[in-house]
Amino acid sequence: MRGRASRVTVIAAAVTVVMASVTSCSSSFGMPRGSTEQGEEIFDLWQIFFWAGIAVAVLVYGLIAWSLIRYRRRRRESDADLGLQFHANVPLEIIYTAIPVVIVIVLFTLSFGTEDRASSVSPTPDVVLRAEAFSWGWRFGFPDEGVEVVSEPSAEGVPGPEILLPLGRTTRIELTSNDVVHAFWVADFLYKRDAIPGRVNVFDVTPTEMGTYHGVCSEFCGIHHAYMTFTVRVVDQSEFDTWIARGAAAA
Ligand SMILES: [Cu+2]
Repeated sequence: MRGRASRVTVIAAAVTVVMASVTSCSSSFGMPRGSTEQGEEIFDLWQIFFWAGIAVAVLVYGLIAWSLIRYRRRRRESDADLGLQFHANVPLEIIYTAIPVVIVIVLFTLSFGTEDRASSVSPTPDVVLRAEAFSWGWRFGFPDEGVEVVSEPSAEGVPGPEILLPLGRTTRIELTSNDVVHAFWVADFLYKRDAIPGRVNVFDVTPTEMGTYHGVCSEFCGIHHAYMTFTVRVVDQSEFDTWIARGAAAA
């Protein structure tokens, strides 16, 4: 009896710790909130998925726990004491088939709308950024301003290139590769696209928070893939203009 009580205490404590750490400080469950308008759309969608997952888990594990406890075999119970045995329950089966189908339809519809908004491109972007990936680095160009930033040869300890983007302005990124498939990923933007040779992938980013963001190639592309990093610094318009006027040289 004592052993059982202490087991229950340990489980209750573990559940409390997990729930406290998961929900601590914010309701974002530790997810980055997305530092662009497009990323915020994706963050909102993930929140809905997360809550839907929690609701389903509570229902499923709750029913399992209830069944285990309510219908456990009791002491001095014989096989003859088994409750009513039956096969199939059509209304119940219709309900537990229909609910997941409805959940999938709702999540699919929401995902479709979010993807549409996060991937939509403005016909009149404020800035155009050409990003060309190569083995193993990046060539970032601002064609309208005639400015370019190119990686040093990648190796351990060599910092990747740094580019600036203006806060609250829409930057159209035209992404391609000049050799194999790479991918452009800034984790805080909650958005990632492949850089494919012979093809230009176009997407917009509209930063909503100043900051320094780490970018990487997220498609394994060869021996120096791990060093294919870059930095995106989101600054106000005047700092961006100064940086462009200086030919994108580091301050
Ligand atoms: Cu790579």
